[in-house]
Amino acid sequence: MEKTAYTCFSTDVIHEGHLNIIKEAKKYGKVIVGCLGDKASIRHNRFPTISEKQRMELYRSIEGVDSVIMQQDMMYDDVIEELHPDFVVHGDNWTRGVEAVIRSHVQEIVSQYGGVIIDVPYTYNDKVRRIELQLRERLSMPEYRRKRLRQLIGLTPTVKVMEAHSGITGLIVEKTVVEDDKGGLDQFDAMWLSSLCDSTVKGKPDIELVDMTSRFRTIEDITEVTTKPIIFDGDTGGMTEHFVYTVRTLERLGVSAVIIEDKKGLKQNSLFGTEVEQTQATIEEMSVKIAAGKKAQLTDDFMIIARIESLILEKGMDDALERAAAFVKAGADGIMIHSRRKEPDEILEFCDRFRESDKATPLVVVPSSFNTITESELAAHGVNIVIYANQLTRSAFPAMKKTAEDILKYHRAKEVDDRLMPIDQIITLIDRI
Ligand code: SPV
Ligand code: MG
Repeated sequence: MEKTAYTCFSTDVIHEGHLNIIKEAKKYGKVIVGCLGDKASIRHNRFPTISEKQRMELYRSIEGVDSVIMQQDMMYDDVIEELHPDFVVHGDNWTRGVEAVIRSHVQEIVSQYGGVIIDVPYTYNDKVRRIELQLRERLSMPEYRRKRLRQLIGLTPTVKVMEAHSGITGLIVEKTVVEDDKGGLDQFDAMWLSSLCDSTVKGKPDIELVDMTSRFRTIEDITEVTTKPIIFDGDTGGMTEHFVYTVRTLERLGVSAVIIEDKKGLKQNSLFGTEVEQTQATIEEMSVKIAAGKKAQLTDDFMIIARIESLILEKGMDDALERAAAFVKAGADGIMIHSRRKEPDEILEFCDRFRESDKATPLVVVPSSFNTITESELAAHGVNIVIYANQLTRSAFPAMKKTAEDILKYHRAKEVDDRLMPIDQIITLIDRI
């Protein structure tokens, strides 16, 4: 019987590198190409810009390909169990970096029946590099980036969002891929442009003092070097007459969603709770703002998410639920519920009760204080988006402070050297055109 050579693609564009893999695979037998499904692809690769069906057609059109199938499992278990290919062919890039965990898993399962891995030297020339960059560029464009949050909500049980407040933190969210505790690869889906972090990094309090022009500048710093979607922390949204302009600008910048909270007057950070004077807007006031924002927006992609502060301000669960229903009625595309308790109980109660009557509206939570709960536990209670709102800022600050203290203490920098990123790494951290 003719031998089979299997290779898995997740690309949206075929370049020399892929053609070379097919050519090599052909030497070993019948070539079967697996199309990595969207759900697996977003966990360790970039977001697809064409559908699974279009990708399958694209792969079918390559000369030398005998058949194309779907691969849903990033670790190859599904296809290997079904096909038992004699050879698994892949670019040798998976012998290095995080993808090496996939290779070693595949090695383990194919060796059980005598299958063999063929590592093909990775083709990396100017033409290939250019195609890769063009793909990235497409993902970073406003019209592609903006709609991606809605797409992600449909694709993954938990949209994982990490704060970013600068180009470099944006790059960290963009590029960090790890082997998670389940043995697969994982990465963040989107970025949260936190008002707390955008203010803190400027040495300002989180009281809507950093103006919108400056906040938009931060968005542009981030969009210039990243491709992942952005959720913007819009604080109270300001005056309704101003909010409608903010919505238009955010859409134009390619932001996917704004979250506005039902507070008015001097906004203070929610994590202060009732320790400071904070005034909640009425249901009517907030509903007017949401409706005006929805009317102003020009694309179908953009989302206005209403954030409810009733639990923060100790106004009770019923008040929070009443507001949620009213804000959805006013046009909100999602609800964010916030709490500063250590335990997630009140958040879970809210989510369960909200889901009794509303199965569809996306739910957002920010587990800063109730940080023991996992993403999958939250998803089991109907949460769609989990935002890690400030952890990059809070981890960088103590590290910088300690370094400053130690240099002062020792009158030189040697003592801090062990914890610094090496100079050669910092200068190559940023991609050059
Ligand atoms: C932020 O990150 O600025 C937020 C979330 O609004 S919180 O700080 O918890 O209020
Ligand atoms: Mg905020």
